[in-house]
Amino acid sequence: MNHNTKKILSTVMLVLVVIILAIFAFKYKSNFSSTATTTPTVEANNPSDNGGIVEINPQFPGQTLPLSNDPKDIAWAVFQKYLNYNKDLNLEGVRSIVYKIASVCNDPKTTIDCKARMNSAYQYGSALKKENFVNVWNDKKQTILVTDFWTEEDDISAGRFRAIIFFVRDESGSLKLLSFSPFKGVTTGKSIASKKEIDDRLIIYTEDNDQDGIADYEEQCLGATEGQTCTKTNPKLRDTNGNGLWDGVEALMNQ
Ligand SMILES: [Ca+2]
Ligand SMILES: [Ca+2]
Ligand SMILES: [Ca+2]
Repeated sequence: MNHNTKKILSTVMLVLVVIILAIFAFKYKSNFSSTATTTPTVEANNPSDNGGIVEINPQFPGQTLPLSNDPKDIAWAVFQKYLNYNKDLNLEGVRSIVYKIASVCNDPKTTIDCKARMNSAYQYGSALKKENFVNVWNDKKQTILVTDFWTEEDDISAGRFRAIIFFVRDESGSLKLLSFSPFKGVTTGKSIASKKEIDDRLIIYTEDNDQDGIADYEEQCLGATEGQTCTKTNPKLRDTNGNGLWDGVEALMNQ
């Protein structure tokens, strides 16, 4: 091998080394850049790398909103249904939604009275406003919706009232309307009593501290007239006989 051949060979070797280095450099660069661009994508797709937070895009095509589980909403819906049946004079509808049908509606001879009753139930009931029923007493056997008290007075008398709607669950568990009163309370003559005496008396007659739907005064049969049947219940206990039905509810069921 002469000097020239050696020179050519070393030049070729040098060129080859440069080419190989250039190839390595290019590969390393492209690897690095591909890692740099793909890594964030991988992290974003992996929930465990994202603090456990998974982005969810809910889609409920064709679904309607679930019915409310609020006891007041459930009871009010029953009451509105009852009112609509009364409005339409639909006795079978009324029968399907009340705990017990009124006796005038059970006798074909008193159909006129029954219709009059349905009319007035609708008139009085439809005047009630849901938002005024700020007290909701509810458990698995019954619901009572009741407004706060208001007072009324004229020259000779004064009264204290509130609207109240009673519901009770039947054996199958469906809520039935038991009774409603647009103004449950008392009126008392003013006579020569002072305003404070009258106010105190009205409170004694109407307060329902155990929230069982019957005034504590009535529970003790204090307002019962002679010869009238009155079952005493405990004014400090909602369910005196412990059968799960509150005293006021039970009194109406037994009427
Ligand atoms: Ca009571
Ligand atoms: Ca009681
Ligand atoms: Ca009871």
